[in-house]
Amino acid sequence: MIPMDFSPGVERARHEGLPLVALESTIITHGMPWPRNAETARRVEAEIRAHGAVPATMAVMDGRLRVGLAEAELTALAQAKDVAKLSRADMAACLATGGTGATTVAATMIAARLAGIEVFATGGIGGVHRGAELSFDISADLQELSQTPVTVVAAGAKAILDLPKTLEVLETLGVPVIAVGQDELPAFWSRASGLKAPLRMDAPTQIAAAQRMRRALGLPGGQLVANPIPAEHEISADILAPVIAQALQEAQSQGISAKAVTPFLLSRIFDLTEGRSLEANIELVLNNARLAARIAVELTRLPA
Ligand code: PSU
Ligand code: MN
Repeated sequence: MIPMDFSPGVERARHEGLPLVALESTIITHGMPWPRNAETARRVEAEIRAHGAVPATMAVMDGRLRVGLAEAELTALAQAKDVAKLSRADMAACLATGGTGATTVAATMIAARLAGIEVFATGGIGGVHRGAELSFDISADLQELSQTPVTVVAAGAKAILDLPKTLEVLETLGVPVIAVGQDELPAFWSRASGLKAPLRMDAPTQIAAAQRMRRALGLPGGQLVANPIPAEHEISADILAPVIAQALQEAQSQGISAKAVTPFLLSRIFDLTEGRSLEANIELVLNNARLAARIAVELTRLPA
């Protein structure tokens, strides 16, 4: 038996066949500072509701997989210190030992599949880190996309990563990478990456149909939907490049490794941009929530 609890709202949506969108919790605990993390989590849920779907934020609490959190629980999680960052490798151990942890993209995809949810909105997936040829640091998010049937709506992979290598690994793993409304792969805080996306779609209905076709073909895995940040909120790549370079330099000289790398870099970039990176991050997550809700609505219109 999986120790899994649905919130009343998610439970109702499951019974009534309403569109559901999964949300992760690592972005709350490790991706944004208090109190903006709690405020963002609430706004993202509201955005999904406003676009006709029901949000299901995932977390592990006291050894139970929680699908949908009450507002007070979201707020408590956003303030909690030393919460574990759970991926595929440690989710079962956390559940089995009664632990508490936030779900990354990989762990949220696993939770979504268990809950029967086909769409998930986040900020940016993890990917191949710069210098991965030496560190071997490649996010488990990529592997998860190749094996778990969930469409992940992100603003691309985070620009702190090696984006060409991330695209290569996704291609090797057979993961469709779909840019929305433009030919270029977006780069999280910026719309441009200088890289052509392998696929482009302009309508949520196409994205929904493609996910169902994967299933019909018997192909495991999901899709990465790369949704560019709205132009009025982007930070140009020229402004970010030196900031990212400095943050990466500091991570290296301080010996930051493994799970700590991404949270460290996001927090340094926040400081170095005097908070501008966080404003962009919040806006791109809201934008992804809107698109994910539309895809979830389209999925309910397709034959199951
Ligand atoms: N999107 C954001 N901020 C984040 C993340 C996504 O806007 O902090 C998190 C996700 O949980 C993703 C993780 O899985 O960053 C990547 O971590 P790593 O590079 O250690 O795999
Ligand atoms: Mn890593």
